[in-house]
Parts: sequence; structure tokens; C-alpha cells
Amino acid sequence: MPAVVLIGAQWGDEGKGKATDLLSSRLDYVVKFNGGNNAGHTVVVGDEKYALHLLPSGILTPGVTPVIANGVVVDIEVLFEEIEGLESRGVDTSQLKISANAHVITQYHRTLDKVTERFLGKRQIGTTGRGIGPSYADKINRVGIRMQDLFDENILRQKVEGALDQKNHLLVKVYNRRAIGVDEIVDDLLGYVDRLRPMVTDTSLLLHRALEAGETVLFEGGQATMLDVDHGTYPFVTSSNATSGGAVTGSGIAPNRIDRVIGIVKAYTTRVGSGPFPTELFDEWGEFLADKGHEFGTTTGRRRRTGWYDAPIARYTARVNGVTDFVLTKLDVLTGIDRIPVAVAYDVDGVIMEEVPVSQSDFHHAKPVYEEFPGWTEDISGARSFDDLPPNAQSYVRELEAMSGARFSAIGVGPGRDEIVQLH
Ligand code: 2SA
Ligand code: GDP
Ligand code: MG
Repeated sequence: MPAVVLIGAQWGDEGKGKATDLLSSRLDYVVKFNGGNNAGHTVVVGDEKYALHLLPSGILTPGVTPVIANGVVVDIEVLFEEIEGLESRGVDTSQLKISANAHVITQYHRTLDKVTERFLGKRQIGTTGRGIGPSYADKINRVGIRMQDLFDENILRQKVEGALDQKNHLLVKVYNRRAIGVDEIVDDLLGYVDRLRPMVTDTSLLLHRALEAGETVLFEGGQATMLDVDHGTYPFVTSSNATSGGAVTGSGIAPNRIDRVIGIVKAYTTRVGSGPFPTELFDEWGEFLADKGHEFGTTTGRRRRTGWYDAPIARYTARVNGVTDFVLTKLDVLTGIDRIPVAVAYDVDGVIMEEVPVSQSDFHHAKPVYEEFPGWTEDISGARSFDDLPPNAQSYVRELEAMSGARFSAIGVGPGRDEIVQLH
């Protein structure tokens, strides 16, 4: 499997970090291609728990080269905090490579993220406040700062001046905030140059050469399909392409090099932030899933919204990403539920729709059409083969697989590295 893309199939937090970590022993490179430190990936290794944000999850495996590719937005202060945090726990981060074309998140992006959300009031997106949207907006507006700009003080100063021109007007006149000085931003960024120099490179060429040499590369998606800026529940999305296409544009590797696309899908659904969520639960079962699944944001600590499995979303994800294999995670969380509902279609104002509707208003009105499956009470965390699962858990998995649009190749039965049932 020379080039594999791994993406979130729902609204994030499906367990991508754990899945990447599991595959890492077979990998040479792990590439983050979208998002930034809005991501939160929890990986449990023995008694140790790691929360990764900006760094790819593969960094925990010795021998894997972690890459932050051009599609990522990098908050450099956070980058070094995360590196230092891992180094102090004995993780070697010295092989990290960062694309010269990756964009930078600065203080003004963080400020704008927070004030814009406040300004939106009831219409707020519920962002992580990490400056992600404003940094991608600058990229698209062609006033972004890229990693390579940091190595030429003159260019950096000109670009920061250009970026701050309109922003200071907005900050002062609209948001009643103080203007941000060019010098404070430039001086701050220049302070990192010496440490960044050995890391910043042409990662597109690096990855191309690795693939040519037969090495194995995993492209690790941040956030998820339903949060993708093009294919998600816009405007309640993140500002990058979290789908498999993002792995191509976000890394400079051509689409015909990709061999497999792995979708990570939870045995139920969660979402953080605002926006439509047809199977959302507001009753004690919602509490049950949140408590038993420890559904709290890895980055912001926010409580995640919870709901039942949504098969039209899985099918949509399979289609949009070209999923070849799903990894079904957190099956253990469903233990103890008598009958487990699964959304098989939507009722949109009396019309039954089997696919995710393209109209956002329809999706907002979509009421799930449920089918119920019998549950199980046995603890499944010790299962290591499909036959170890109780019969009802086996049939739940097979029913989901039949309606999700791609085969299931592994099943998560707990947060630990070894708590997995391999099917293929
Ligand atoms: P942003 O900050 O601009 O990307 O926010 C836009 C929307 O994207 C959602 N988003 C996320 N959803 C799930 N998990 C994410 N990572 C963290 C985690 C989130 C956390 O692993 O738990 O700790 O709160 C993530 N990052 C962005 C966000 O909620 C908005 O709906
Ligand atoms: P990511 O953003 O997709 O990497 O997911 P997060 O790390 O934000 O959230 C997933 C959470 O579920 C983490 O706390 C994982 O340790 C945990 N997890 C992953 N797989 C499983 C599983 O199969 N069972 C259980 N109980 N927890 C899991
Ligand atoms: Mg997460």
C-alpha cells in the first residue's frame, strides 16, 4: 500500500489518530495535509495518553517521518509548544518536515477568529478559535504569509504590511479593537527562523521521491467529510478540504498515485460546534453516548453532540472520498443498549430520501428514518477476532457494512493501541 489516504467519515473525532498510529509501524511517512491546530487526535499507548493537534499522529512511531504539507495552516508558537511537550516525554520529533508553501497562523488570525464568532452571535459556527478560518481566508485572498516568507525579512515585512492593511481597519472601525503593529508580528515570526530552517523544505518533492523509491506514505486527514468546506454542511464547516481530494492539493502528490482511501467511521455519530445533525439525541441516550464515549473535544474540551449512526452519511462519504475500506470505531461504547437505532434514510417534509440532500434547507429539516438492531450486554473490549464478538454485535457490524458503501476492514473495541478487531 504505497500511498494511502485516511479521512474522517462523519463530523470528526472518529478515532483517526488511533487508526493512523495503528498503521504507523508499516509506514515511512505520515503527512498532515489540511487544517491546523484545530485538530485533536488522542492516541493511547499503554498507560500513556497523547493529544496531538498540529503534528501528524505518526510522529509517535520511531522511524516514521512526519510531514506538515502545504495544505496545512501552521501556528508556529503552537508548533514548538507541541514539539517541546512531546520531546519532554521522550518522543523524537527531529525528523519533522514542513512545507515551504504551508501558510502561517499569526496573532491577528486568532483575534479575528474570536471576534468574528462573537459578532455572528446566534449564527456562530462554533469554531475552535484557533485562527483557522482567517488564515485560509488570507490564503484565498492572496495576502497570506507562507513558511518560506520567514526566511527573507524584507519580503516578510511587505507581506505582513499588506495583510494588516485591511485587517486593522476592520479591527479598529468594526470590532472596536486596537490596531496590530507590523513590527510585533514580524519580530515574533523572525524569532522562530533559526529553529524552523532545518525543517522547512519542498515536501511535494520529498514525497514524490519517497513514492518513487517504493516507500509507504499515509495522508492523515484532519476534521472530516461533513466539515469539508466544499462537501460538508456549509457554512457550518471548517475552512479546508478534509476529503481525500484535499490530500492531493494539500500535499502536491498527484491523484493517480493514491492506492487506498480509508474512512474512519464511529459506530454512532458526534459533532462539535453548530450546524445540522439529523440523528442528534437530546435524551438520556445522548447522555449515555457522551459519557460512555468520553465525547469531549480534544482541543477545546467542549462537550460533543451525540446521535445514532447515519448510513446515508457513510454512503456519501464512501462516494465523495472513494473509500476503499472503513474502520468502524468505538463499537464498545454501544454495549448495554437494548435496541440500537440506525438512520437508513431521511424523511424531508414527507419525501423519503436515501442520500444526503444537496439542499442545505432539506438537510436542516431531514428527520431520520430508523431501523433498529438488537444490542448486546457482553464486554467486547477483549475481542481480537470477529468471532469473539457476541452474535448481535456481529450482525450490527454486518448490517452497517451492507448499507455504508465500502467494506469494513477493522473494528475498534477500546481506545488502546491493541483494542482492535482486524477483518481484512
Ligand atoms: P474551525 O476552528 O474553523 O476549524 O471550526 C469550524 C468547525 O469545524 C469543527 N472542528 C472540529 N470538529 C471536531 N473535532 C475537531 N477537533 C477537536 C477535537 C475539536 C475540539 O478533536 O475534539 O476540541 O473542540 C474540530 N476542529 C474543528 C468546529 O467545531 C466547527 O464546527
Ligand atoms: P480524531 O480526531 O478522529 O483523531 O479522534 P479524537 O482523538 O478526537 O477522538 C476519538 C476518541 O476516541 C479518542 O479519545 C480515542 O482515544 C478514542 N477511541 C478511538 N477508538 C476507540 C474505540 O474503538 N473505542 C473507544 N472506547 N474509544 C476509542
Ligand atoms: Mg479529534
